[in-house]
Amino acid sequence: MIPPKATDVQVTPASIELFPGQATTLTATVQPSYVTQTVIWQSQDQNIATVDEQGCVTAHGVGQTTITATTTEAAQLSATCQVTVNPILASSVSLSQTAAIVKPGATFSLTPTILPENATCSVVDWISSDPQVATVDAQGTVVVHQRGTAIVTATTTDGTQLRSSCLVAADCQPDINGDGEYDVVDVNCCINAMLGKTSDPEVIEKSDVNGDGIADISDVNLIINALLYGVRSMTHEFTVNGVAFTMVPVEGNEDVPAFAIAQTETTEALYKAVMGNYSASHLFDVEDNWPATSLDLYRSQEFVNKLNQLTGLAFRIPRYSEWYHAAIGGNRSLGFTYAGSNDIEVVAWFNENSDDHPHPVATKAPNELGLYDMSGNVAEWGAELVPGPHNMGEVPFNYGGGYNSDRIGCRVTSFGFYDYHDYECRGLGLRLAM
Ligand SMILES: [Ca+2]
Ligand SMILES: [Ca+2]
Ligand SMILES: [Ca+2]
Repeated sequence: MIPPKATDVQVTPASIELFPGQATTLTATVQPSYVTQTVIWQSQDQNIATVDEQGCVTAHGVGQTTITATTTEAAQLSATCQVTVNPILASSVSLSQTAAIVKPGATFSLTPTILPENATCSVVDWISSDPQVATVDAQGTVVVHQRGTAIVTATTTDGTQLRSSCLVAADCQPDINGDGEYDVVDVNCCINAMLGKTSDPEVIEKSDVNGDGIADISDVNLIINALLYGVRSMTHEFTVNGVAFTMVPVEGNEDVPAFAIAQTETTEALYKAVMGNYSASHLFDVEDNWPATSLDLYRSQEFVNKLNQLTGLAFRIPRYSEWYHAAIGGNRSLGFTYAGSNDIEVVAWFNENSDDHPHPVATKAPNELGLYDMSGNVAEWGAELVPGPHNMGEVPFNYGGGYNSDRIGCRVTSFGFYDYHDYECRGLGLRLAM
């Protein structure tokens, strides 16, 4: 007797879209229903997706493939499902540190973290803004060639074009014994290294302060100069549409990786240069050298995004840990109540001296890192949402107080939160980080 023949086979669904790692089961239906329902499943490209005997499809790589179900009896009828495996796009990329204070000759590695963790993109493109100062290879290894500054930027390669930048500041580092001070002890250490009277490899390495491969009298001279005239980290000046601003690299510690932060609050001039010439403020007739004010976090982020489009770099709003580390003077902190002094009048515009409006940036004394107005003038947004009081839910916080804050509000430990009813955001501004 001749076995009954299949007359038709169908696969449902006829097309599917998956992400790598995802699986779904296809159904094959053979007509007429009284013939054997067994089919053989096959994938055209097993690198994209595989299929098991039950029709379960598992996605592996990004691309397209065709899954075919073929009847087992003589007619060998078949039907297909088109499978598209889409990439899981990156939502952010961040570098292990966003500043590096190093000496010429140094080599270090930057590690990018791409989120979400299962993002398809695992590599970034690297570029240095000044290869004469620092070069970067495809693995994120940075080699510093000479004194100067350069910006190393990592960009995601999945089409999202997300970026993170690191400010490399290469200068002589005359703290030979690593105690955080520049003094005559460092001169002694260097002379000992020069004369071969020390076997401590770290002292020998650090004694070559100009990075030319040998500890000699020129290095001793550099240390003495640093001792006499002081050392401040190299800063980097950026210009956008004709308006300049300066970023300061800040050494990190075990809790805060090194980062860069702006020397001043974002000025009205910079805000206008980036945002197309309209003022940040609805409240004042604002001078160009005043901080941009009346900004909420949303408008601050909008400004940062536009700035990044214009520069091809990755500026950002500082995290609170970074803002606080910078405000207290970083690793050079002298423990002041206000950023740079215990006398608020020396460092801050606040409600007793401001005449109820912001003042030109950098007209009070700077703090230990050379940063201005971290206490007072305008309060500065932090990047995180923080649980607010009175069941407000998570709200953005701002730090350091403004021209309209009292003495307590301008302490380095002071913060405010966004009041949704105060949509003019009086006294709120922004300081850029990288
Ligand atoms: Ca020292
Ligand atoms: Ca040297
Ligand atoms: Ca401020």
